[in-house]
Amino acid sequence: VTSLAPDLERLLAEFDARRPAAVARMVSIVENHRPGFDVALGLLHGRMGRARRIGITGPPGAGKSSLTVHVARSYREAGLTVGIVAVDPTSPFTGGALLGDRIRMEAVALDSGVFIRSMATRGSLGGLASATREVADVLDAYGFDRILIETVGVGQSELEVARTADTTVVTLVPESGDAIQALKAGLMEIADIFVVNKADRPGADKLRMEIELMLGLRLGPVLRPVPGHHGVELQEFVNPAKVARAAATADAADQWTPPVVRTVAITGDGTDELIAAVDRHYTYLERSGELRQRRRRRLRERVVEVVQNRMQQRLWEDEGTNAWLETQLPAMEAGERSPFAVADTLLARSADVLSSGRPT
Ligand SMILES: Nc1nc2c(ncn2[C@@H]2O[C@H](COP(=O)(O)OP(=O)(O)O)[C@@H](O)[C@H]2O)c(=O)[nH]1
Ligand SMILES: [Mg+2]
Repeated sequence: VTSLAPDLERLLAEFDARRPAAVARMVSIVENHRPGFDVALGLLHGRMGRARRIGITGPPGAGKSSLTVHVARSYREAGLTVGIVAVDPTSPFTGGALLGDRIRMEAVALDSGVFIRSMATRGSLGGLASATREVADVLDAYGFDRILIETVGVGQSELEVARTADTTVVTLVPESGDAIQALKAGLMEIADIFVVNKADRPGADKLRMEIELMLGLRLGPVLRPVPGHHGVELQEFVNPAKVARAAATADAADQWTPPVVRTVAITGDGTDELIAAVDRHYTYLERSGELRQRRRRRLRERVVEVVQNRMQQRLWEDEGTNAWLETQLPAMEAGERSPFAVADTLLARSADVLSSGRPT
């Protein structure tokens, strides 16, 4: 394939004309890695980077989908277009939810300024994260102002998906146990903003305190030196939760402490505060240079990923390589050569195979 297939070229023209059907088809091509998906993504690359990507993660049932609907609606009211990528087989976006949720969903789904795609959960870890990112790339290139990425749970692949966003919102609920659970799951590290949802239920304040306590402990010393009498320095205990809250509300340009926002996603309470926190975080990202760094890191990771995939593909789809490997088996069986030596030799003799692709 040296040029774009005619139907892909037509699709791209329709995409540029901003036909809603074109974005849906482009997303499907990219999501399912249909032939030419990489050429298409390559052509769209220059148009990406305008959208703000917001990942919404947390345990199942925490209210991520409900929250996503409210956030999407608020953005729409502000005149912004919204793309939603949901990686959750039980979410209202995939039809797996209760009736009430679906009715709430439909109000958003019928709006042409909103595009929703739910992804099937894929087996491979890298596969899901990269497919999600690629779909977000398409939505970005199409011109959606905000892209909301909802992930299903708190496993390793969710953390990876969350890392593809500019801002990661970690949603916790009082009944999910305690903040320690979140810490163990690796959520503390990836959270740019914490949401304590279901704040209509008991325990919301306690959970918020726990989160702030942990953030405060991470921020540093809880003992603050105070000048004492007669030149003797005393130590004053400082509540780490207060340290975290003060840091989260301070407006430092190059420092970010995740704020903890309380929401009730069944009513939409707290949505404005959440959106304000996301905006503040974006301002921080821009001012501190972190946005550029995150995006650069993403591009770098992307190349590494593509190289890995292409190397695998080119090597193992090459008959010569497989045949040669076959000839090495007896020596390995006899203990004369190790798999490591064979691997090194294989790589050394594969330059032609590895560079067989057309540079794009
Ligand atoms: N009481 C209460 N229920 C909520 C709240 N937010 C969501 N729910 C309910 O919790 C359930 C799970 O919500 P959902 O958005 O699907 O959670 P997800 O799995 O994280 O996407 C649904 O039945 C919601 O109606 C809330 O703030 N308070
Ligand atoms: Mg959901």
